Amino acid sequence: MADPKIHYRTCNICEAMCGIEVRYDDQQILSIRPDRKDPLSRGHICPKAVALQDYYHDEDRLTQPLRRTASDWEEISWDSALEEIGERVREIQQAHGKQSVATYIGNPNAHNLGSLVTIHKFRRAFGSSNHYSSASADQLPHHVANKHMLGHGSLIPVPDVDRTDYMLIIGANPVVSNGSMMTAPGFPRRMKAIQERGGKVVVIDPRRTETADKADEHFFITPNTDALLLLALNHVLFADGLDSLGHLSSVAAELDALRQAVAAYIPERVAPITGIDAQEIRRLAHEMANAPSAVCYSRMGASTQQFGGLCQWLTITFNIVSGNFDQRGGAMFTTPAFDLVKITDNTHRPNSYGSKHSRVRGLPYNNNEFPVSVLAEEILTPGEDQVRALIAVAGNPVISAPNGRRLAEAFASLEFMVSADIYLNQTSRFANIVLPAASGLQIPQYDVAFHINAVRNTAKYSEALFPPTKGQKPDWQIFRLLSSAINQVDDDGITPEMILDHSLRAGPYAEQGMSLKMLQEHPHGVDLGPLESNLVGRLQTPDGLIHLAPQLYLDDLERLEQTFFVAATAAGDFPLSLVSRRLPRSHNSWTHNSHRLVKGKNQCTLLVNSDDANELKLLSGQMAKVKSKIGELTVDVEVSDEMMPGVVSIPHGWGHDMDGTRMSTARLQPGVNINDLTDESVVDELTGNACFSGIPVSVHPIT
Ligand SMILES: Nc1nc2c(c(=O)[nH]1)N[C@H]1C(S)=C(S)[C@@H](COP(=O)(O)OP(=O)(O)OC[C@H]3O[C@@H](n4cnc5c(=O)[nH]c(N)nc54)[C@H](O)[C@@H]3O)O[C@H]1N2
Ligand SMILES: Nc1nc2c(c(=O)[nH]1)N[C@H]1C(S)=C(S)[C@@H](COP(=O)(O)OP(=O)(O)OC[C@H]3O[C@@H](n4cnc5c(=O)[nH]c(N)nc54)[C@H](O)[C@@H]3O)O[C@H]1N2
Ligand code: SF4
Ligand SMILES: [Mo]
Repeated sequence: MADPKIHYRTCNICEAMCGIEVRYDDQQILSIRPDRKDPLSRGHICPKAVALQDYYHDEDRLTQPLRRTASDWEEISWDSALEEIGERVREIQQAHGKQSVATYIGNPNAHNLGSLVTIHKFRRAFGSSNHYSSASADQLPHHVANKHMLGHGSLIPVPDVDRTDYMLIIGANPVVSNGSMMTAPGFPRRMKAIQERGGKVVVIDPRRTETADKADEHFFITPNTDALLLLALNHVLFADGLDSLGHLSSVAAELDALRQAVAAYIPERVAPITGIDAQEIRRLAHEMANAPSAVCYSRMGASTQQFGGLCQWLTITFNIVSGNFDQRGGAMFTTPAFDLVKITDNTHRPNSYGSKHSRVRGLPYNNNEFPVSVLAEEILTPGEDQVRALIAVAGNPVISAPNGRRLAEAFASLEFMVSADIYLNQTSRFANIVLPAASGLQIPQYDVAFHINAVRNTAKYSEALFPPTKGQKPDWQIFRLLSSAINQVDDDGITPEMILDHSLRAGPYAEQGMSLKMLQEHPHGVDLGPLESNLVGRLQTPDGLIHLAPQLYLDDLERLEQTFFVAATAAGDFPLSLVSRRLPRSHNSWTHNSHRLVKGKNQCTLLVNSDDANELKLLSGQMAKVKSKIGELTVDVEVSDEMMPGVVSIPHGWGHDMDGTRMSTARLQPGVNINDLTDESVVDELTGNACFSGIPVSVHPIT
């Protein structure tokens, strides 16, 4: 037998960008192991990377365009698929206007070089502004805060975890997720290193998570109340004279407005609502300000809640005013080899936040998108500009967006739908035509987005290991084919590699010879050093200043006051509070067709605190019915004191036993769809972001 061949690449499943080593021969993959020479991940991988081979070999993967027939699906050629899509979309736009066609772009696009550098062109080809994506069920409040405070949505403060002395983690579980808006492969190792050098990690979460377990301290917090905690933390800095802007004092504007805005939020006022003692809040603020270096990092749990916008604003101000912004060991900024911030500066991209509002509910447009929480009503509500056709690429909103059942109903009512996906799943089953995408080991990769969020400056390009199977095509080619089918946009012949090479050569490492060729010669990636203090040169606000108190946030405090102090509502029929969680062997909704990731006992369980379980007469292993205002589901119970009393948790990304899907392995352990319970009418009204935290529910034992 010939020696196996070796291929090095970046795993593109999650944001961590782990380096992997794939051994293979002509027939098959022999092993997937960590690449110890990758300068960022340095030998870390998780179980999902090994499953990349399963998705490559998966018999359920789509390999040819499918057209829906009266009772089933038929395989068709790309030519006839594109011809039909072009005709139908043009027909609908002629009859009902350009806005009648919408797009939805899912999370895997962010992990795909080709998609990321061609997506804007694809969206423009429709002449419609009706675009949606998973960003508004995720990190939208970060972009809105970065834009208003620093001048660019992609100017992302990243915790300098490898050098910090103190890390306050709010609503994130990076030991399992490996970080988000913080690419930190092997987070457990990095966290342990903080502790080993005498530092401290504190976690605020309604669940004692895997991260909380390894941290020095953990506080339960009542879901959805983090904005109050952050207001109080900021308040203490001013009240106790701990405010210090350090080297940013000449560029930070609106300090007094911020001081005034937080003045009313003394810890005693927020303590009973958050569930965290006032003295502890004071102590945390003092620890942040007094540590040699410190960083506050807040993520999913603090973004996908009713005050996600305020949370992200106040996280940034807390870092700045405690003297920990753009400083070694604090919240810092990368110097990415492919710098999206420079390429899409203000002259090219006006601030689109609030430039339009959604037709039915009036939620703000941002960064060329409406929030996904309004998609169902935009399809189901008659009138001018009603959405009648949808193109979904690499997205599964029936599982991932709030109130998935209503979205399913909406998709079933569309005049025409196209989905480009790797599976016939909960969302693509509604399409009239499904286009098969190449994925994972079959696409070249450079992480344009995640190098920007990484805890160290590195750059890495991976070639495609295998060609697409049969009729599959890479997403960027699908974008291009759709654009020309719909709007006769000519192929300009520009490939993602050309854009990458051009940007690398024009970037900050040009003098060191940075180019695609250089990266091709370094298959493990290139180390570009630790994060550096660079914000003053990177700020993109028109006046070159950091805005500590943008008016939209000051205005939103009124909504917060109303919610918590004026019109606080009683628990009523739904006395418990539901939150989501992520699992080590699962990524969003699409990785469950790998047997090695779903085998064993059911992972998709309801976690219930033992006091609540006693009261409800619930036992581990029993089934329970969970009800919300929106719907109900039946789920396996796991009693666990990981949970804050009064709070229950279900993983997101499951619910595979729906009719019309073709994911045979996933159906072996289907789980339940948490978004059958979440409510698309409750959002962060400031940014339009979806709300997954603190969903009022009731739990009933099934005997
Ligand atoms: N294994 C695995 N890794 C993943 C993913 C995956 O599906 N599986 N998905 C990837 C994606 S797309 C993303 S965006 C990232 C997300 O990565 P993280 O930001 O780390 O998100 P989660 O793991 O969902 O952790 C959110 C935490 O917030 C807590 N929480 C819920 N509500 C509240 C609240 O109101 N306040 C506070 N303080 N906490 C709250 C939850 O209990 C949970 O522990 O993970 C990525 N990595
Ligand atoms: N309740 C609750 N809901 C949540 C979350 C939560 O924590 N709680 N998390 C939210 C977050 S952070 C996110 S990012 C969203 C994710 O929301 P989505 O992006 O809508 O959902 P995914 O499950 O990532 O779906 C990805 C889809 O792309 C397909 N796919 C995979 N790889 C490729 C590829 O290379 N090309 C193509 N064309 N298709 C591909 C998959 O089969 C799947 O259909 O979910 C959000 N929803
Ligand atoms: S942590 Fe993320 S990038 Fe790393 S191996 Fe796992 S799925 Fe891949
Ligand atoms: Mo996400």
